[in-house]
Amino acid sequence: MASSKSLPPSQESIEAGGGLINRRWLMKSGLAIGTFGLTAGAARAEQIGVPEWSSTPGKGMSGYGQPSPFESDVSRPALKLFTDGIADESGVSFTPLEKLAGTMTPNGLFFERHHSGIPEIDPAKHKFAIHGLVKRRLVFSVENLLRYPMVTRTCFIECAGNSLFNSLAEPQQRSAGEIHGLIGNAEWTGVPLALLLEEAGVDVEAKWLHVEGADAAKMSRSVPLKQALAGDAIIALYQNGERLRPEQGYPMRLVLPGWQGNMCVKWLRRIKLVTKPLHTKDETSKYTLLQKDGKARQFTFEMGVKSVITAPSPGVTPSGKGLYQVSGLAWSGGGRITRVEISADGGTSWADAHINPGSGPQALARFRLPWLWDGSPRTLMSRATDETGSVQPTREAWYRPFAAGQLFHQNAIQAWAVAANGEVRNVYA
Ligand SMILES: Nc1nc2c(c(=O)[nH]1)N[C@H]1C(S)=C(S)[C@@H](COP(=O)(O)O)O[C@H]1N2
Ligand SMILES: [Mo]
Repeated sequence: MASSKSLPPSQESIEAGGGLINRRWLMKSGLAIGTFGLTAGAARAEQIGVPEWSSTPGKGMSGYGQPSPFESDVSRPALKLFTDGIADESGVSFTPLEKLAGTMTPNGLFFERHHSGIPEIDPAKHKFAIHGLVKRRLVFSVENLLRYPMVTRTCFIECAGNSLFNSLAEPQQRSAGEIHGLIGNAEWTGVPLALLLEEAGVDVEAKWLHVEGADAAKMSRSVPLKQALAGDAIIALYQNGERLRPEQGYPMRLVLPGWQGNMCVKWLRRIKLVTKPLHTKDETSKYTLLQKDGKARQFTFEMGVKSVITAPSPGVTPSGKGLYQVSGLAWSGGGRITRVEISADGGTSWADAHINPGSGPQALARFRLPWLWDGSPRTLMSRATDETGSVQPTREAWYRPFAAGQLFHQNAIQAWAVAANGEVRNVYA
């Protein structure tokens, strides 16, 4: 297994094969880290000096802050799905997962999925209606809604088509964000849907919601009423403390924690209470799961348990043997993440990663584990478990029920192969 020469001598330091080491041991062993020359890149005798920027006063204030110009490569890679002149604005952009740390997605980097571009909505003119099988048809302006009692809740939104590149026969050499970045995590503030439905007075026959957006695509989905209410549905007006960005549905969107991103209708225009699902174009032609028998599963709402290592990952490469931190994100539509295991030997042995405390249900969790890389080729994998006991499947197990090319709800374990030169490649394991 691990080469004993490059590892610290103590057995208690070793968590699993391939150089995964115990975090507590590492914290206690500052001395050992120095002794083993693991303090990556720190030159001992260098003077820190007085740089240019410490000698003159800096710039003044700004109305809306921007990232450092040195971070200008941190942006959302975009993929246009059509170039037919009709649906040019229909596409996706990805959260650059490998360029971020922690768990929250900055608003300007939150992935985008538009079926017909971003409408420019004047909040003074926007109207939102609740109608259909209700006692009172209600029409809200943004100003009306802002006066209702609000709640704040952190959760992810993940596109059901996330990880779509991994449904191709050959592993694509793309960044972690381009492969798995159709997900973002934010603190949403808005009015509980339950409150507005109570005011409208729902008729007993009403079992489903028909939810529609104000974009030209009129994207709409059928949402089962009872489960939506049980799952803390919110009409969100704020994201990470500020008003929603136009890309995320300004001035209001539906947020259904843990469910397909597609159901979180942006630029929310109306919710109609109905007896049955409406089988809209967005839930029949798409977001259905093609099985081996040729039939497609419709209405898979909840997103599965999933994780991805963001460091190391393609483009985030170790530079020579030594100490690194394996780190990544885990999430589940089913609840809290309770366990993340990491393998550095292609799935032969696994070690429990440390999960950053404080992440709630249906929210991104950050995991970490020290890794002492001996410089030989290694295959890194992560496997998440949620509070319901669901375990992230292998690629083979995930594909079993599905027809080739089925891409929605892909939550298989991701393997990254680290070569001796540090290059990281996407591999199917
Ligand atoms: N009105 C409307 N709502 C929409 C969409 C859309 O194109 N129009 N895209 C959906 C899809 S497929 C996803 S995955 C999420 C993406 O949310 P985001 O762009 O804020 O990341 O919004 C959903 N809500
Ligand atoms: Mo989506």
